[in-house]
Amino acid sequence: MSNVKDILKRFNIDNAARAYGDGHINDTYLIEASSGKYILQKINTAVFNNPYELMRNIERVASFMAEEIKKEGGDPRRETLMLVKTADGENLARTEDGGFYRMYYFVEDTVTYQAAERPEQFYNAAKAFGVFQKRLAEFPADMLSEIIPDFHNTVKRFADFSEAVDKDIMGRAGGVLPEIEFALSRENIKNIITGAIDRGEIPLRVTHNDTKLNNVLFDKKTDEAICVVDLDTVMPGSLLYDFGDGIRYGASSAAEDEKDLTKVFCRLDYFEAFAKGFLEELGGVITEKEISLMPVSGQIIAYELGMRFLGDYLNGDVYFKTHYPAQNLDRARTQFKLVSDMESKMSEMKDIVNRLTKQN
Ligand code: ADP
Ligand code: GN1
Ligand code: MG
Repeated sequence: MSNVKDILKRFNIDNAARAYGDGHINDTYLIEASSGKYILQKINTAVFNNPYELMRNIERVASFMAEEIKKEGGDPRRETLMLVKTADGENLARTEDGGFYRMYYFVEDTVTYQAAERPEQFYNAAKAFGVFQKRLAEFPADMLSEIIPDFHNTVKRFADFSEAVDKDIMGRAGGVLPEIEFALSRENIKNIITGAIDRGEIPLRVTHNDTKLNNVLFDKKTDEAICVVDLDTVMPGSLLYDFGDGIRYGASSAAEDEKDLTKVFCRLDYFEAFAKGFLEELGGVITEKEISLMPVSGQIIAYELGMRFLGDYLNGDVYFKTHYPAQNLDRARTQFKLVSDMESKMSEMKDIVNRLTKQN
């Protein structure tokens, strides 16, 4: 980022920035200024091609959340993202070279985890995502643009993946035939959630759509999950996307790019902790049909993301940030390993959800 000082001046801040966080999409910087701490982000315009629309969504969601938090007697500065305006009163600073930057207040005395260290931590994260979902229950979905259409449409993701295999523009497909075969042979799971939505069996809600553990801020002192961040993909979706994505990331025993696949599996105690927190918060709104699909949802999102990673590898690594050449391939392999592992643990996951719903 060459002109960082100039960008910061646009937000009335005179200080330096350092790269921060572990996101795969935007460039995030931490700013420590005399007036306080801030998060500056360069928006990835290859992924979000209409930054103005994106920021309209975020502003609406964040201010709706802030009102809900105030009604509950909470502190919006700690419990939701709050945007910092530029000196011109805008949510975005555009640079001459076409970059778009936004700024948030840094939520002080918080930490993010790249992996859950204890089931209770993951339980706390589930509660935060559940609360997030509940707070948005009355948010008018038609006020939101569909920022990335078909984001969790696994059927569409399958079609995109198949196209990447057919085109094979980098000539990489020959080297990953077992992974391609794995994805193609699991086609039967692609329409479980989308089909249920299409048939009207489960509702569309306003959902977060990117419920990785590192999109939650934990209070440094209490270890409670207090603030859900990364609002870029808040859109109409299924509650099962949020549950499934949370599970496929946080219940996994290893990092998303672990090379040793014997280390990668779904931890059932973490599955149970997340399901418990989610159901405790959403018990009043979740439907029977949604509950019945909770066990399979992690597998579906892992499958979908595995195809996205492998598709990106085949397309030349143009979507997700990578730090070494075959990282997207390693990421795809971990997701597919989780798919197989969750397949073999499906009846246990069903038993856990049954047990938890009987208790409530
Ligand atoms: P990306 O879209 O690239 O994933 P995020 O918006 O998730 O970027 O931000 C990256 C990381 O920065 C988060 O995982 C979190 O650790 C941290 N972060 C983001 N916003 C804040 C904030 N307002 N206060 C404190 N930390 C934040
Ligand atoms: C991306 O931005 P980040 O790192 O929180 C991606 C998610 C994936 C995730 C995989 C907009 O999330 O969909 O599940 O990587 N976000 C977007 O780690 O595509
Ligand atoms: Mg993130």
